Amino acid sequence: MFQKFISIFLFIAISASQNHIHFSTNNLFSKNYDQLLNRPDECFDLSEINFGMCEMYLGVGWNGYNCEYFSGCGWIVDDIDYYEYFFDTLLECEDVCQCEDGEIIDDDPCNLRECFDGQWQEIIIDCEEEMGLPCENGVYISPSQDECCSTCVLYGDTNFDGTLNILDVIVLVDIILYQGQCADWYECPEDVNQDGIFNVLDVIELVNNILN
Ligand SMILES: [Ca+2]
Ligand SMILES: [Ca+2]
Repeated sequence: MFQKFISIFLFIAISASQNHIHFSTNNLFSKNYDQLLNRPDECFDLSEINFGMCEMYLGVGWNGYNCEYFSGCGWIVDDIDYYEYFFDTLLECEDVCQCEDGEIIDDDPCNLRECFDGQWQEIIIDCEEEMGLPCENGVYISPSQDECCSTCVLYGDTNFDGTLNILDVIVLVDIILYQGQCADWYECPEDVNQDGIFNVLDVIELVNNILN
């Protein structure tokens, strides 16, 4: 009786285990099948992802500019599965990712891209400060978020319009009256005499510069 009980128990255990394996295989199969049917509908830039030094073929991916073949050790990097971003063929990738001539990507102002002949091309931006050009009678001001290059601003050009006139004097007087401070004294064209403070001497120097 006891042996029979053990046999029944083992039978149930093995059946359950087989069923589990069966279901797992089915799940695996349906997942892969679905993935094969789901082709990427977005062009994810894979150029910065390190898939490893292996030579396994991963598929066709988008590198931010063009479609190219990718290889590596696997689709999963840092627990993220990039499989869904790969196309089966170059044609499929180009169908989805190829751009319209004249389109521009300007997310990063220093890395603008424009579409020529259906392909993204980088627009080279030469910034004067990085090229070593001096900012005569002024100081380079760091670019805002939507600009790439710093701007050369004349000392005293307090309204940043590229010329020195009475409007700059008015702004400068306001700054002094309201005890304004410069955000960064190394980039402070309002500090006309560059002594680290705002006072009447800056106004005098600005007026002299305008008159001269
Ligand atoms: Ca001005
Ligand atoms: Ca000053």
